Amino acid sequence: MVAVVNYLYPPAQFRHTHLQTHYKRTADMTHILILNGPNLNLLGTRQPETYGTITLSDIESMCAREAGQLGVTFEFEQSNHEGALIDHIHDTKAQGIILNAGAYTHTSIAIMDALSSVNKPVLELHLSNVYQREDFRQHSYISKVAFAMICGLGASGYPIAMRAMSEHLAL
Ligand code: CA2
Repeated sequence: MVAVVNYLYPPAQFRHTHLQTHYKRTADMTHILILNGPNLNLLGTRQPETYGTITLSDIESMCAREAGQLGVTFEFEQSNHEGALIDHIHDTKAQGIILNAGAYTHTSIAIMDALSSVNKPVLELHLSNVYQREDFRQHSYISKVAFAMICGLGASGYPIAMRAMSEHLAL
């Protein structure tokens, strides 16, 4: 079973009942892809000592609140499959990509190549401080193509990453 969360969230001021207005406004707005890799669908259900008690759905809600504050829209996706993550990277219309690639961070040349191919700013994100953990977590293929990396802030890293991406895209 593949859990996929897909959410385009316009900020409150743009949530009109008139659909045309809605689409016209969102087309002009900064759009961010927040992409989550393998096992992150388990957040809040197992290993709370490492990954906390907040679920991925809670994190998506935090991102929706932040999007409203920043005046951006976003897609929120999760997949346990490397190819599906690559398809999201290829297909997104987003201007910037926030990626928690999970364990693929440390193994996937294919995801790194996909990120290079789309030529969009990438912000690498991790819940845990990977540098306090096992040696194998201290190498990242994503860092080679990311303009920044945030780790160790838990779920709070997500809205912080959105703000950083939004500011980066405005430069
Ligand atoms: O700290 C992070 O965000 C990681 O990307 C999480 C990955 C790990 O392989 C990376 O080294 C660092 C693992 C995600 C697994 O998530 C789970 C959540 C709850 C229960 C089990 C796994």
